[in-house]
Amino acid sequence: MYKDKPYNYPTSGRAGFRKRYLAYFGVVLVILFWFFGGKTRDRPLLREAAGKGLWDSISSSTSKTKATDWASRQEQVKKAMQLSWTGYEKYAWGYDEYHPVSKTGRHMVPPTGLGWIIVDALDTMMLMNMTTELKHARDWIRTTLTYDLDHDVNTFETTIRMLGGFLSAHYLQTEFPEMCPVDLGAGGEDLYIEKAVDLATRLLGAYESPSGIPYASVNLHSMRGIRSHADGGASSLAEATSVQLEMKYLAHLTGEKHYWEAAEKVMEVIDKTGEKDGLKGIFVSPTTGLSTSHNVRLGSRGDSYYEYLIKQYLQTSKKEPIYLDMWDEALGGMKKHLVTYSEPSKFTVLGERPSGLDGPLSPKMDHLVCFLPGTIALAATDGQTLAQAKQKTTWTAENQQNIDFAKELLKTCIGMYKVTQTGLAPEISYFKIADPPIMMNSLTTLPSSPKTFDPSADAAWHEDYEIHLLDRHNLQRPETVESLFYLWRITGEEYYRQVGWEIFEAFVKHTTVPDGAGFSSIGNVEEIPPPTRDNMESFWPAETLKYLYLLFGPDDVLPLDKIVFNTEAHPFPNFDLGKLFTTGWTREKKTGTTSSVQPSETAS
Ligand code: DMJ
Repeated sequence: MYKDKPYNYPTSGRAGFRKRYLAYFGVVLVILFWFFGGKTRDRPLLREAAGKGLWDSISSSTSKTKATDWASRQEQVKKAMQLSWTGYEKYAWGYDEYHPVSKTGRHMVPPTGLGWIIVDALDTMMLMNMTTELKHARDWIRTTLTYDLDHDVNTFETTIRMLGGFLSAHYLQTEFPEMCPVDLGAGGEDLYIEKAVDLATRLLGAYESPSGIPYASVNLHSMRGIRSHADGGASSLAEATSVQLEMKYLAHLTGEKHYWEAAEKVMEVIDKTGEKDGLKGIFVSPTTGLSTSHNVRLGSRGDSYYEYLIKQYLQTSKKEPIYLDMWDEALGGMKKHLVTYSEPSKFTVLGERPSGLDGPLSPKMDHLVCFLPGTIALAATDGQTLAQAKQKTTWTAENQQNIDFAKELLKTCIGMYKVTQTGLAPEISYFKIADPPIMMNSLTTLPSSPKTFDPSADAAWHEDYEIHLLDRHNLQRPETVESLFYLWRITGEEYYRQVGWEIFEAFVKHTTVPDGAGFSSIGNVEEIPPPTRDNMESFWPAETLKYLYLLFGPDDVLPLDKIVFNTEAHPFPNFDLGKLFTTGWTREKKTGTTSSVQPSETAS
């Protein structure tokens, strides 16, 4: 079943012809195919021309008055969304995957699919007031979508994208009916919440493990949890611990406590794994609830564990300090064990400890880590603006340091875009660092990196970044624009919007597909025109375009002190615990340095 793929996965291979005549024959065939066309043919120059044409039309229709016209830039993002959606509607409607170059679709789960792209994009369409498209999506959900499918699905991905998608659509439709008014038709106002309840009930089967840690997958029909077929049967840390915002909001909406209890139990079990300084290994056993890996990282399989700590605290209106405590501890752990500086320009790098906290630091940052600057800034101000937060008597020097840290880390992520030929970030970046590395918490004054990125090709700051051959793809990921959005809202510094516009520009120029088919992930950010991967990720409309749209829009839409975004950019309102819900567990006193990592189990 579908799993977000953080690392390079192979593009289609090419058969090798040994005999010369076969090679000639092959060449002739290719030439004929090129001339007479074929559905799957990629035409990079045509793509580049389409991107340039689209960009020319976007930049010429964007007002060039003295003050930057953000409203018109926001409209351009909507146009990109409309283009993506028209292509999907035309060539792959209802399919879980959209391949815009070959103009085909594919279901991850036959025969009807999961609504992967449609449900994930509902709230983006609402925010952009795309009434016609939303009505089409609603009708499809009502008439075609069923989750009674005898097939396994990834527990986490289905929760954050589908359950999260329905819940935020329900929230926006209910709280802001004027935002994107559509005739609710036969589905009525309960369509989304009914789908959410049906799906969540099926997903709950994943939590029936001996420890309460959800299995990696679940069969939607039998509702039986299925342990991972890889990783020794373990579940990933991020996956097990990034389902809480969704289950808790559903519990709040329905008054059904079992959603709450299943999701909360996971937090208790994870906290008891008791590793050092709030940092956890990236795999956990659903049987024992113990960590099965020493590997600590904020990239793939680790990332949203940390994100959901502070967001759980904010979701229930700061009435569950246990999650703030866990976040604070983990942030301290990051500064102590993971944060270092690159050479020669002193960019802030959040690296990995593949063999545990006592092992060497790897100066590797997945693009996935770039959600963190936004989350750190969110935690520092509780979602208020910096100006508001500084007025409060509770504002501390540490809060200010965290804002500075967030800005520096985001600068490192921005550099990942600026350093490449296309202006798009690779999936993974490495950095030159000192040996031994200088760790953040060993310093009294934090080093500062260059104020601006010198655009000349031989600028010294380029030396800090190392991009490996296999990591040069770009999957249309949202994390940097997500953090730009948070830092813009919190600091009010227009620089963050400006960078967001440059990134949008690069996406339009280099990832557009001809014939109005939309946008695709690409295989190499250092090549112009880049090779295509012929795929539109569902988080392109759900997250990347949504965050860009919000970044250029008014600040009072979805204010950060009133809502939390789940890890797939679906907004849920913060709420009070009320009489029904309480924090059902307490933290054990820590001894400080436990290592409870156990050998992995065998998959069954
Ligand atoms: C999304 O599905 C979510 O943001 C998840 O937390 C990480 N991977 C993708 C986007 O990169």
